[in-house]
Amino acid sequence: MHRLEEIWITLSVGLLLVFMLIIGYQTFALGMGPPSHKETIDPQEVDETEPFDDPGVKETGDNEYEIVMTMQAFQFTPGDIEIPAGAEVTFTLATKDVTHGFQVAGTNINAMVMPGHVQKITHTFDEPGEFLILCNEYCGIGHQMMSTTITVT
Ligand SMILES: [Cu+2]
Repeated sequence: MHRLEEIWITLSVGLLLVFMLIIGYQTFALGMGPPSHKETIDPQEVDETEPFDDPGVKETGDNEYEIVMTMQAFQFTPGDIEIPAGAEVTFTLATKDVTHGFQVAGTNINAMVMPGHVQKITHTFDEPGEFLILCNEYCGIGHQMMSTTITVT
């Protein structure tokens, strides 16, 4: 083998090993996991577990809302949400089956909702309008139909 080939092969394999070591360190030593509030839930019992036994829009303070939402193939419960402009909204999300995505187009809300984990995101909707909520993790045959809206009035 050519001397230069040997050098390149050694460098490439060396780089791969370094990357794998970094990922291994992050996973095991730093405990890398889903970026949630570290709340877990039994994915089989979502409908029976607080607060997901009563999904919906809840007023929690002065122009503050919590939207408790469950996700399953291929829908968001509740759907077609309405909130007033300027409201600070905390989405509390859990999935009843597979991993789903939660993206609100036109905002920077974008989260993965994994079975067994409660996902929370807070966002203030300053501008009135209709925003599209969609699932951006492929979740099955009806994935492309999985969407709803949030209307800010
Ligand atoms: Cu989905």
